[in-house]
Amino acid sequence: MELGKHLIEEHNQSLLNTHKRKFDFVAEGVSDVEGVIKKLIDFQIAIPSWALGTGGTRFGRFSGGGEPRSLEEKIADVGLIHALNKSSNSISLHIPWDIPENATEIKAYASHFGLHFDAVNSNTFQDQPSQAHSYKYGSLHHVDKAVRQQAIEHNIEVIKYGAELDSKALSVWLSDGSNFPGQLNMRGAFERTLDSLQHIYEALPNDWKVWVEYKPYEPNFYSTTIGDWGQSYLLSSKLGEKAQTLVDLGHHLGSTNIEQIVSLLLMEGKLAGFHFNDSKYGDDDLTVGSINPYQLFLIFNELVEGMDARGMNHATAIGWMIDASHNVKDPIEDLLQSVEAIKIAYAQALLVDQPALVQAQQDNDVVQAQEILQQAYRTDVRPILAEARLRAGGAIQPLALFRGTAARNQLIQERGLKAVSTGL
Ligand code: AOS
Ligand code: ZN
Ligand code: ZN
Repeated sequence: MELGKHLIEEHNQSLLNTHKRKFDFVAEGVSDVEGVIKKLIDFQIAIPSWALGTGGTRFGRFSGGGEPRSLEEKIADVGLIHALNKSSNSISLHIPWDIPENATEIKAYASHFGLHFDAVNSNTFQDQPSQAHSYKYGSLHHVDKAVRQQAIEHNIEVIKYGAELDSKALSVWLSDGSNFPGQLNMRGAFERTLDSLQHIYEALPNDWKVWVEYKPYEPNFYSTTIGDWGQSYLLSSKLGEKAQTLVDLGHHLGSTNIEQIVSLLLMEGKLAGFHFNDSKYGDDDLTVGSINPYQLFLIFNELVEGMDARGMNHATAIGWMIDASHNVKDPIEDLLQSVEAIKIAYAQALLVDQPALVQAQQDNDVVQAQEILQQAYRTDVRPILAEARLRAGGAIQPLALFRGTAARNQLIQERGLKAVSTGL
């Protein structure tokens, strides 16, 4: 389904007066509101293809109906999100869940919605019916060379699919690890992983990156071979310039200071980008900003400060992507909420009075430093986001418009109530 332009225009017209009043009020207190709006218009967040269906848990899956049944329908859903918020102009594919059989047609179809392809994701955490060897005991770290070779070849095949779609990065998340002490020689596992990644690295085109994701536990519960940012950083350093560390917000143990990790990776030129989500206990894949929006703001504060110090373009210097999948929400509504939460945190970070903060730090004025951060965090920036969307041709209130047009009912009519998307 596609959203007619006139629907967005009618929606915006009906909200325009109220919006203007709210915007003028907040704009008065922002020193360079035009600069902030421009940065917000440029800032795009990639949508993962697996987030468009209602996610599974280990225990069950409850489809909400109208889920995309094919890659084309996934692209159409991202197109719908982008038409509404003008902030999600790319899609990140997962191989083999979404095999782009005809890359030329798929690219043309995506560009019809103003979309392109972000990082491609490999999968060596599940066995596919056609494969010779099992990943039960790992993939790139496996003790058997034949299994490692199969996993290496899969990653190289994913690069090839990605190259045809003009993707520029391979995202590698391994479930490799051990469930019990003694199962694995940890140094051996690390060395084999490095060796396997080196083979994949050699197959990367020159203008590509490989993003090495870390995760402390699950599906293994004793050790994970790339378990934290130190292990990922070690691998990406040894691999070379094209390798970087990917930060998935849900992949940290409770109360980890993620903003500090981000700050140092950025300093070293090793921050690949993000998988955004939120969590209460672990890799829960909850909606970004639903649990700890202040942490998200503090992460963006480090990013804005660190990127400005290094002269990096906020929108393009690193990868911005959502990684979440839900059991109970409409996936499109959830993604609209997620993108909004990310952009709210970003906008608030742009409002931080950096020179004043530097001064407070210099003076060891801890109270003032907190005042400066929270002055920005407690500003309601939503009218600025709405203004940026309005100027870019999106909707003042994307979620309200999505609900108002009963778009999900239409999708259910087109695709059926039992349509189940590929993915976990
Ligand atoms: C798994 O926990 C990781 O977050 C992965 O990034 C991702 O969810 C998976 O690779 C889907 O392809
Ligand atoms: Zn992830
Ligand atoms: Zn995860």
